Amino acid sequence: MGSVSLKIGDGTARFKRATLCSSAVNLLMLFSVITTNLFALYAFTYSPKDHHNHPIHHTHKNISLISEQVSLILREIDSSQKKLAQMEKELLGYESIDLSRPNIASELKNFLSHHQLPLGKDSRSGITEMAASVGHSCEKSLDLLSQYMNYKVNGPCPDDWSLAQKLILQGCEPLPRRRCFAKTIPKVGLNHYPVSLWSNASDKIYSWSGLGCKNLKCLNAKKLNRDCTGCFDLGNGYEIQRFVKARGKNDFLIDDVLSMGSGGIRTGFDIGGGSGTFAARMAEKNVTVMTATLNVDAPFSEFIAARGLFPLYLSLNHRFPFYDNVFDLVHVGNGLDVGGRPEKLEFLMFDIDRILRAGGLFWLDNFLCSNDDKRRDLTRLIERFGYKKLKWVVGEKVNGSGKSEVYLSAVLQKPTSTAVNKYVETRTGQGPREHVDNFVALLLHVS
Ligand SMILES: *[C@@H]1O[C@H](CO)[C@@H](O)[C@H](O)[C@H]1NC(C)=O
Ligand SMILES: *[C@@H]1O[C@H](CO)[C@@H](O)[C@H](O)[C@H]1NC(C)=O
Ligand SMILES: *[C@@H]1O[C@H](CO)[C@@H](O)[C@H](O)[C@H]1NC(C)=O
Ligand SMILES: CC(=O)N[C@H]1CO[C@H](CO)[C@@H](O)[C@@H]1O
Repeated sequence: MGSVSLKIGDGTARFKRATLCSSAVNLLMLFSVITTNLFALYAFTYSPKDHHNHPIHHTHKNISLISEQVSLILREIDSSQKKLAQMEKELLGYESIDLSRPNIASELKNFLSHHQLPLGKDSRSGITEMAASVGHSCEKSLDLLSQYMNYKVNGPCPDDWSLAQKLILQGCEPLPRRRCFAKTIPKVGLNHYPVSLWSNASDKIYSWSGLGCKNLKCLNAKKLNRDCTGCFDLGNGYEIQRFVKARGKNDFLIDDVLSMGSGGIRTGFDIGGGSGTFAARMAEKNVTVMTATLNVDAPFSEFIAARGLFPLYLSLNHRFPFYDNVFDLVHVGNGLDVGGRPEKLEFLMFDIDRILRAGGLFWLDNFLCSNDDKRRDLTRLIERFGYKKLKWVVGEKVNGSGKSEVYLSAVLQKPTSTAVNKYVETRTGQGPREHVDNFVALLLHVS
């Protein structure tokens, strides 16, 4: 039985089924190379019959003619190379990524080649070949991608996470590098769980390459993002008070929120969860929380892992790699601020709704509403999902420059029936056809 390739996410390139096998390509290439060479040989050795009658007189003429021939040959070679590249592109089946461009790393072509299953068609899945995928947005950063894929197979991976993260942030996800050994960092002095949740580990166990700071002390002196100011300080700062001691009415306490969850809260997903403190506090309540974070300006993932918690290295442009209705709780702070057009926020909200179980809680924590429009848009969007507002607090805080800023905190409960009906009712400008489709979808869902 052949194995099945795992394809995560929506942002993958489109594939065409490659119908010819690779031996046919090799044959074609061989044929093409031989014909080109024969043509060149013929052109160089060819001389007309009356050539030797007036050798000196005509030499310069003949030389110019030869150089004309040579340039003709070169053009011919060039065009057949282009044809070959086009054939290769078609065989690989990539429509959006131009692998025929110069300087494309061969490992990228290797990675993207289709591989026939050794035992033929898999009877359960119906597939005949394994296809690897790479985000179609990688095409925008093809030079960076090629640089990223220029590594030694079986060797140590280049130390270039900042390059990888740059690609991810440009939508190039999933990344195609898989055949090298990541740098091993000895994790000396890791603490046992649950002591690990709140104890410092040595700076030496984190990778600092590509980062401005080279130790935790430096990180703690910086405002890394809205949800992480001094968040690597597990000793003295505010971090140890978060979720157990409120600074204002926008701060909810974990005990209060947990008591609202019907049927128990056992699992949770924290989006943009900084150094993992939410997951740590939840772990103390026997709730397992996964923390989604990238390593922007700090080794967030490694720090969370050192605390004995689970970091998920994922950008929010990515569809969450979880099945529907699996989490009891989703927690998000300013990670929800994806910027750009309103649809960007919709993509995220629908995905949050998808992975949250019926009766599960959505905790929006101190979300900065930079203006009234933003608050109105977000409120309208949330209301369309038909969640029950268990808590809803709009508060003002004075920030570092003495200006007051508006924050929204809320705990919302996902309805036990599907949200589609509610969504249709409150949505304006929807045609009757979509309405019927939604109604049908609703019926199918309910039955
Ligand atoms: C952890 O290290 C910081 C300095 O980096 C220090 O201020 C803090 O007290 C330490 N915490 C513990 C629990 O050792
Ligand atoms: C967590 O689980 C352990 C082991 O089952 C139990 O002893 C402890 O009381 C639980 N803690 C909480 C806060 O429920
Ligand atoms: C404080 O808020 C104002 C108004 O929203 C903003 O322009 C300014 O950058 C904020 N300052 C800080 C330090 O966050
Ligand atoms: C291609 C070629 O042979 N061109 C000229 C070379 O020199 C002879 C000498 O007379 C010419 O007749 C050819 O036209």
